[in-house]
Amino acid sequence: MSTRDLFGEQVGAPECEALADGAVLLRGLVVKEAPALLRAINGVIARAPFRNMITPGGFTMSVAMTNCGRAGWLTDRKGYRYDGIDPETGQAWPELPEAFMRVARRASAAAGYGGFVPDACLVNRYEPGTRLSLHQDRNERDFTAPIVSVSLGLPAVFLFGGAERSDRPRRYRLEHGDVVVWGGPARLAFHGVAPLADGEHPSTGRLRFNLTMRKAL
Ligand code: MD3
Ligand code: FE
Repeated sequence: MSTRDLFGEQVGAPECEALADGAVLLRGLVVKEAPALLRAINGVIARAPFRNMITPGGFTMSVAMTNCGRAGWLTDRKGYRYDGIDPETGQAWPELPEAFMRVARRASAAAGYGGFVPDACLVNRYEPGTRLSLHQDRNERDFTAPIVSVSLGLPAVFLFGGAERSDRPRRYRLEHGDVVVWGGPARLAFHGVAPLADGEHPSTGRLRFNLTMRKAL
């Protein structure tokens, strides 16, 4: 029995799927909260606008990013790191919205990582053609904490590799309202996002947003 309606939206009880040891996909977990999450993103970007950061190698990222929380993830010619100050505004990043905190708590508990409290959230914005090449998330201090990722808007093909960059990635379609919790042995896996296909989503238009809630400090 399908748990998606004619429009592909999750209906009924969310499914729970183990993608790998430590990685749990919770399909449709936050469909109902999506409008509140999108409003919260709007509040964040009013104070910390989306920007296309520069990699240490000098390439402009196609993903537009911003942050909220006590620290924000940055890249520039000097490298990748977390910083408490937004270099574009010279101000602290906006606070983590309560709606983000609630989702982090519910998703991490459902995945078996009770007690996870994020202190940072990277907010990614994808337009058609935007991609994110294979990488590891390793600028956080404590790899025993999981990362909770939330997909909103247009669907994306997520690439989930292994411990080595050369491990052939598996592909998963991540849709509006899907949440993935990455912990344990999956925490340092290589991962990325294939170029976003064009489309129109009822609540975000031609955009996809991804939230990654992290314990950075
Ligand atoms: C697997 N974001 O922001 S979310 C990122 O869709 C990032 O914007 C992607 O990779 C996006 O760093 C993918 C899924 C994700 C996030 C963090 C992970 C998968 C992960 C950390 C470890 C392993
Ligand atoms: Fe990542």
